[in-house]
Amino acid sequence: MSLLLDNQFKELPPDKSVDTKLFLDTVSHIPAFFDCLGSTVFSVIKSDINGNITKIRGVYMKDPAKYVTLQDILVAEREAHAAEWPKVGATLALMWLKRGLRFIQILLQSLADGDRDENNPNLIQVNVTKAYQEALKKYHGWFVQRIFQAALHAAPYRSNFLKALSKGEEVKEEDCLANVRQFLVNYTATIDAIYDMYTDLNAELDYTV
Ligand code: 03F
Repeated sequence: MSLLLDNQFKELPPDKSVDTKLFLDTVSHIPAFFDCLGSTVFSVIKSDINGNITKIRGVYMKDPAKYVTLQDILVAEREAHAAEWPKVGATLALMWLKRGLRFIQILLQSLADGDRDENNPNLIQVNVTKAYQEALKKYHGWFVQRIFQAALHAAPYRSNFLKALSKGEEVKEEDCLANVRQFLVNYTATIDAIYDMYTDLNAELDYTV
């Protein structure tokens, strides 16, 4: 079985709203994956992602009927915290969570597209670097960029990474990549919808950490 296809994102409705509970239940499976990557540097990333999921779930659980969609949460927080918004609460947590999800999307897409370092075909540094440059780098100061460099050195081999996505089973590379492509359909649509929501609500910030 494939880790990815076991935890597929649902197709979005025509209005592209993202159901909060479905979203949280699906992204909650991602942090456990970092334990398969075999280096402690990934625990920093895991806890950041976990922390953001927990923050969003904490807001949702206060009133599930009010916060049916992610947009319901952003709009309610904009009203409740006019002075600090969007740098507050679940709005801020989702702002960062979506960047990590975008990183994963670009990494998986790059693998599916066959981007490779021809001299080192079993390394994924080119794919990881592409994802970092497009999704995260502009939000990171020099210190966090150094954490990235450490994580880059600890990145697994391509074959082991694909095996981890297949829950450790020996699956043919082409089959695994087919699963990745299938997973990316609804996953990419969901992340795009969240990015569009931040643009539409003027909720995006570009400060660095
Ligand atoms: C800001 C910031 N968060 C935090 O300070 C930084 C944490 C460390 C980030 C290190 C970068 C590493 C890059 C990844 C390299 C990976 C190599 C992968 C090899 C496979 C925010 O934090 C808080 O989040 C927010 O709550 C707070 O309030 O200003 C705010 C205040 O600060 C980030 O930059 C988010 C980092 C997300 C990184 C995601 C990386 C994902 C890596 C690997 C994915 C593996 C693929 C899994 C596929 C599974 C599919 C199911």
